Amino acid sequence: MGSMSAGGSLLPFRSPRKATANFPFSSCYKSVTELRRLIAAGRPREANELLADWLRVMRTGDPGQVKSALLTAREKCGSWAGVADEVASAIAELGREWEAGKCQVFEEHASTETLRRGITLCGAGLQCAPDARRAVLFTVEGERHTLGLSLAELVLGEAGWRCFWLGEGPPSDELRSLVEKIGPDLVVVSASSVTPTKAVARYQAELSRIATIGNVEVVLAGDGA
Ligand code: B12
Repeated sequence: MGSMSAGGSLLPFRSPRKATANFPFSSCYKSVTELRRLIAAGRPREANELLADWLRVMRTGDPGQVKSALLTAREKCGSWAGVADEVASAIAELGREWEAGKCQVFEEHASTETLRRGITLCGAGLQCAPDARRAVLFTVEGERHTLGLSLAELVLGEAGWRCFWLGEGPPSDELRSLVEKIGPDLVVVSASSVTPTKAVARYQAELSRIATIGNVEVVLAGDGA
């Protein structure tokens, strides 16, 4: 899994594609599910309790309670990057519960949305200098998996960046205007494995072209990057 804290900095996550022409998606999917189950079964008890605590607070539906839990975890971990890795494990656990039929789609949506709102509340408390470097965060077009980026916003904010959160990505023909109007030093773009590789590659090509013209750094992240 990609990490927000490895080496103490933001690292783009790159993993091999899960399915190939010779390895049909359905059988690959089952093996990933099974792998997750085995990993969960082998985890120390305290780790499972920690994940259960996160799931409990996400299920309250109360972003304020999530905010409190996040701030407590920030104190304990010493950085938002550490919290991001912990929370990412909890969301993966939620996905595993859904795969195992232990939670329904609406319950998963309610939990992740409560988490997203809690993260946003924490982000609102981060201050940055007037001349702070600017980062703009969005996904590739059509991608709705934004939680990794939400966590990355906290990590960047803590490191003194002024973040412009766009969430779901704009069409690629708007990228040039986006860079001209926002004037970012850094563009952070994520993609999950849901977005087809070719679509990610097309978006990335246009982004790289615009970034080179505008002299902007680019971070590509997520397991579809
Ligand atoms: C929450 C969730 C959703 C939510 C997203 C809400 C939101 N605001 O983000 C909603 C309900 C919108 C959703 C929709 C869909 N989802 Co969904 N979703 C998930 C779930 C449960 C968790 C994903 C997540 O947020 N993880 C937490 C983040 C923090 O972790 P992460 O994304 O893995 O990212 C890690 C790294 O990649 C990296 N990273 C990610 N972003 C960034 C950014 C930066 C800057 C950095 C440094 C690192 C980084 O760090 C993270 C931590 O290690 C997963 C299940 C699972 N097991 O993962 C399914 C899952 C990803 N979804 C899946 C699917 C199929 C879909 C839908 C197609 C379902 C549908 N039929 O509509 C749609 C797709 C919509 C779209 N066009 O994008 C599949 C994908 C399978 C595949 N590869 O094809 C999964 C795996 C579920 C499953 N088992 O089938 N989903």
